[in-house]
Amino acid sequence: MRIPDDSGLGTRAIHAGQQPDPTTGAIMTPIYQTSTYVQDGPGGHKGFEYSRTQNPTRQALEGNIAGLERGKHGLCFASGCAATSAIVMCLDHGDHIVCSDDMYGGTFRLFTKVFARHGFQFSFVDMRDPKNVESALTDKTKLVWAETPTNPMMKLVDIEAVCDAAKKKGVPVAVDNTFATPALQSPLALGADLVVHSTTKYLGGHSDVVGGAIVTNHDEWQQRIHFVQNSSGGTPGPFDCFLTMRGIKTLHVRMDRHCDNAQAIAEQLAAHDQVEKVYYPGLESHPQYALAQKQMKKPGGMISFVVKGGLDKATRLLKATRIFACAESLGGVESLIEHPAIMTHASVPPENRKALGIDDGLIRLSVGIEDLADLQADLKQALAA
Ligand code: P1T
Repeated sequence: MRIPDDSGLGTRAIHAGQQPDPTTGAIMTPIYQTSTYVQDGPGGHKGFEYSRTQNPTRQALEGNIAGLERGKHGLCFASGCAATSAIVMCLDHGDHIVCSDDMYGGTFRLFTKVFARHGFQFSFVDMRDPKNVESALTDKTKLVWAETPTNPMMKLVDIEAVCDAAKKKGVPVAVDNTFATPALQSPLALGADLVVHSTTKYLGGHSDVVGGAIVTNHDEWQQRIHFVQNSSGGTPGPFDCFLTMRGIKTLHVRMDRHCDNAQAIAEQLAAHDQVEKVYYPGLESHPQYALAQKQMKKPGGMISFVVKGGLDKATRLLKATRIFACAESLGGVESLIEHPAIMTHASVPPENRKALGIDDGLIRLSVGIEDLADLQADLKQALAA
């Protein structure tokens, strides 16, 4: 279906990249569960040769995510980490990458424990001040990697300011838009060259599939990434693409509810006497509240907070919730609670965690779309435990 270029997010979420099935008219893109495609003779194919290279279900999802980010090209992967890897694999041995100091622990592990061994160099800087990015750029810098809001400290990066600084030196910028989603933040419009997603999270939205995606407006980046995607093979299967596409259809509706619930819960926590600190960009107490208002449509569904009483109290709290499930991941319809130092960020060295504030009392919530009163009652009883 050709939708007008100026369609809103909801229309793009439901229709972008998708056509009624040409053979039957099926409105839902079929799951083309096939590894190969019959050719009339050598080279006589219909645009599909082998499913690592192209698959119609994946192609629909790629067009859909590109549409969401208002970008030209979408490329999908078997996980967010596979998408991240594909970007680094486009660079060369010896290249330097400037990254957010706070980021998903698995991305940090991939950079420092895998790609550093292959000759890539990384500098981790506090990107809350764009000047830190500027001063970290060297002649060897080939990429700036920003996560915003960051996982788990909810720091914000001024995408426009960082892109301006990087562009002066001709360095491309990749933004991991997993926490914000295209419903809340548009990195390409702010100057980013690449947008990265763990589609496992809000895009998929139902905690039933792992995936990743990249969107870019640059034909050259598309070609480089597609070459790596096909050569290294970290592609998603058609069923996973179908599930992700199905999830995306309600992204705009879900995000509204995630944000509304999270705002109320952040306020509840900030007023609680057992809570030392709340990190949520929708609270005026967040040091970058003004940037959140400027850069994001709403502050998102993720909250981190420090509970008084350290590890012991945090552990009791995580065991006491009844609706918030103690689990890694985020962005699904159901509410999750986790302990970054022990769970999602265990691969970050203790000294880095300490410097960032990922301490024993830090707890991260992925606020779901259940009834707000039930979520608030659950936290209230668990904090009293
Ligand atoms: O898990 P995967 O689909 O490979 O995505 C990795 C990833 C990338 N970027 C961000 C911002 C992420 O949060 C993640 C994955 N994060 C978790 C599993 C988590 O619980 O934080």
